[in-house]
Amino acid sequence: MLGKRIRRAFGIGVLGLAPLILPVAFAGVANAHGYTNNPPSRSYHCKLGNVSNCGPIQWEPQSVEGPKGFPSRGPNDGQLCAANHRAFAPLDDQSKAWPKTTLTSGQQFEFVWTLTAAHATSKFHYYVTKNGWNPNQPLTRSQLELEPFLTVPFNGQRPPFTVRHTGTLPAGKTGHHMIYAVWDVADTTNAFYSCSDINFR
Ligand SMILES: [Cu+2]
Repeated sequence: MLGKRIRRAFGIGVLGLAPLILPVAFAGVANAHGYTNNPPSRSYHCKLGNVSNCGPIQWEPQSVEGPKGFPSRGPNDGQLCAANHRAFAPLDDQSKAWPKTTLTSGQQFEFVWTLTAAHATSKFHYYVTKNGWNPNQPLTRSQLELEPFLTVPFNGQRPPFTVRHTGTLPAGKTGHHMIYAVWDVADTTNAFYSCSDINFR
């Protein structure tokens, strides 16, 4: 219970104050963080309206934040794309018509992230599904090659709001795969996770 003393101090009722405080608190959450737009992440496709019934991720594609330490720690198997967020569970739904980005296996590629908060960064790291993975089951560690095909160290530096880095795409891939992109923040216990659907040629 907030006492009369506090109400007197603000000069207005406690209930009158709540609408002023809450939007500020939510704006702080919604404006943070980042997502991949090349290759386009599932979050980004939701934001663009390319996929329907995404739920709230369409309004905040940058918010797929979860515990860092992947692959030894990090989000739970089956909830990797949503980073354990129940509200973002559509991201783990393999039955949705996720658009696939055609990329050439083994070629150079420029990865691009859009950040809405440029956190001090440990590294970006990228994973791909194994040959023979099951695209009909939600993504798990057992379906991923757990050695990253690309790691970009930042050593605690702050990235720009548009992050670009070039690396070699995994070799020996054909057809539908997923790329799991991870952005490890340096000064929190969290990371950001992005799933992208790829058609390798
Ligand atoms: Cu953030």
